[in-house]
Amino acid sequence: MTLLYKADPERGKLWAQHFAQKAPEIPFRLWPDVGDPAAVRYLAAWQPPDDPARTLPNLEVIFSVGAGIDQFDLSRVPPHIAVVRMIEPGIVEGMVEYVTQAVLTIHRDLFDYALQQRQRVWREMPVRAASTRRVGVLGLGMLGTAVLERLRVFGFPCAGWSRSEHRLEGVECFAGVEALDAFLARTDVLVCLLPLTDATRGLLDKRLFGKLPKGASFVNVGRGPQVNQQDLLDALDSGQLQNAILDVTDPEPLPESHPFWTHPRVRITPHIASATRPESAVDVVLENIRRRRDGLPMVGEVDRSRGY
Ligand code: NDP
Ligand code: OXD
Repeated sequence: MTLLYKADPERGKLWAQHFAQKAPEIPFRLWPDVGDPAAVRYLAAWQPPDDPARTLPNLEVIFSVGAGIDQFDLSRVPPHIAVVRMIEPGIVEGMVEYVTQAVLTIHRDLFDYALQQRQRVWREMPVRAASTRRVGVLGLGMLGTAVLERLRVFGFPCAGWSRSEHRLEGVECFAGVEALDAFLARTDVLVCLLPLTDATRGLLDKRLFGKLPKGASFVNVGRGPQVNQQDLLDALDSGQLQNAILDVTDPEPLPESHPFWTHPRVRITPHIASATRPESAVDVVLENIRRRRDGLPMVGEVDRSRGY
């Protein structure tokens, strides 16, 4: 009943410590030290091996160490192997912090003040009330919901967009492709917190940016391939978009020559908006292993037909 960890080795050492403390009865191994491949029932991975069923013949569950599972090639994971995404409080807290700082950076004109600072210019700009800055979040899942609950407290008029209908106190909820344009038309700061699927790849393009009010800003904490990067640059250069804060790009790392690096209206962070905390992640994985042993559904099991 071994659990094999295959992700960042430094974080893996922390996982190993927590496992030894909390579940000494479950053998824990760090990739590539697989031991007997037939003994591995559980895999915690950012990227599984290419052919997981062949490499680990008795594998039952793949736990993603992240909230997203787009880095998995699900066509190579046979249906008898369950796939579970990470639902744990550390990811949520980190994302709420990151998006809050991004929206406040945009709201309080810190892009413009950074440009002024470079020119040693001391010039005040009028402070706009939060109640006049409309925030819209693409994705009303674990992260989008938590982010909106926090942003609402500042007084920003908040909205969210999802596939299915949602109800969220103090948040205007829009659902489905037919409601997307109305959601965009009322959004001054757009935050992307969608999973990467066939339906969301390339979604943020010229057409979509054109539906936002002129001068809107964009924060991407979803996935790089959801954005048409040339369309984003064009929208920034034409003034259709004012600022972009990008935690995710395509590819990652962003190549040195990429125009995003030097664009005065773009801020880049290297995919650090939030990260799984080993301690709480181990609790979540152990609880799911218990649930599976007791014949209960695991928390965060991925619906393969939706792709997230
Ligand atoms: P969830 O699965 O909980 O939520 C996804 C949301 O997106 C749901 O509301 C879903 O709608 C909506 N959605 C999915 N597809 C569509 C679509 N085609 N049209 C409209 N809405 C859609 O995911 P999380 O909130 O946990 O995470 C979201 C993403 O954030 C992750 O997949 C990952 O890519 C990214 N992420 C980035 C991190 C970073 O550090 N930058 C860290 C962690 C996550 P519905 O509710 O109707 O199902
Ligand atoms: C995740 C991520 O999906 O870090 O958890 O991007």
